[in-house]
Amino acid sequence: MPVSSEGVVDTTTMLDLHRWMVWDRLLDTKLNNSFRAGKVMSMFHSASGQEAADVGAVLALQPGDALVPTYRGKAVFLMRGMDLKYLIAGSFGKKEGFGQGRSMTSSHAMGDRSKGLLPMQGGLGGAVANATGAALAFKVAKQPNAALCWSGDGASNRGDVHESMNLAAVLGLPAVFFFVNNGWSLSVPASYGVSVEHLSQRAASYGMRGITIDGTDPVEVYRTVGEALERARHDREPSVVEAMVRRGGAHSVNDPDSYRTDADRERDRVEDPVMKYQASLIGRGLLDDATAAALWKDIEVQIDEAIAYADACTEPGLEDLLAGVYEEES
Ligand SMILES: Cc1ncc(C[n+]2csc(CCOP(=O)(O)OP(=O)(O)O)c2C)c(N)n1
Ligand SMILES: [Mg+2]
Repeated sequence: MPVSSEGVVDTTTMLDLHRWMVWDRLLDTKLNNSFRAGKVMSMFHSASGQEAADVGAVLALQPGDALVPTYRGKAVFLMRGMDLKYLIAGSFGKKEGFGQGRSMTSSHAMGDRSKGLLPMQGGLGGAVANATGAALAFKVAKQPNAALCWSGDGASNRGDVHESMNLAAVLGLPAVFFFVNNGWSLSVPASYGVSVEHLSQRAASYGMRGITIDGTDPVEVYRTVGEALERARHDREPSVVEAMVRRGGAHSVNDPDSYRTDADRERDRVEDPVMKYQASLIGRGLLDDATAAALWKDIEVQIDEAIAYADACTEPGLEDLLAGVYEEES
């Protein structure tokens, strides 16, 4: 078992968390650079600083569970089994990639039902409604699985979020509502847009458990979300987990980030969670410098190969615009 009855996470899982955090960071950096080179279709939202939350929560899922991700954090798609080249070619709007060049990619629409990946919607809050629907489907089908969804502090204020969480509690649905609170909803600080100190406090109003954790500690995220998912699967108990992170950079590549004061920037500057976790593994003798360097290199090479593949893929033409939208007449 990855977690002992005392809550100790095993070494294999701890190293898996690290490996996926490196994937998350390098995908983020490389896709950000690709955007600046004019290759990424639509926009790009960096996940820098929230890698532990991305990876810790998704590693706690089991096959058959459902995930509704957000527009940040690309490693989660690979963790659920999406092919790297397909992901990058999709982000570049190429025919061989996800969406075949017809969708607002860079994760907004990326889904694959066979992998339990439900696409997020452009409208904030939709992820929570979709996860509640997936959880209802699990209950009706008597399937022992749970749904996990991601939302930010800004999205948490939407009406459909509250309706969905209430419904999940009333019906006893196997859902975990995972909120990543980075302190900003684009230019609106959470201190202005959210009426409680912690989003987890809202859980009580639906009769659910709610907990706030350090979203920069992958082991804590993995353990807490894992326990919440277990309660969802086995006891049909929905709950809220709020992971605290800081948004290190701008909201997206299109955001001039001019609203942050120097004091805001100072507060948002935190120790890099990826390097902090790597240093802790090395300090505990679970990883060494040479192995870590080789891992970063290996992942970088794989991403560069996928980028070269995507560069060489086909641009869609006008004739592809409606392909797959309507059923062909037979
Ligand atoms: C219903 C709706 N309103 C506004 C937007 C535009 N928008 C996209 S992301 C975003 C900020 C969301 O902040 P938060 O939920 O905290 O997530 P974060 O970007 O901080 O990860 C906004 C306002 C939207 N997509 N949908
Ligand atoms: Mg936010």
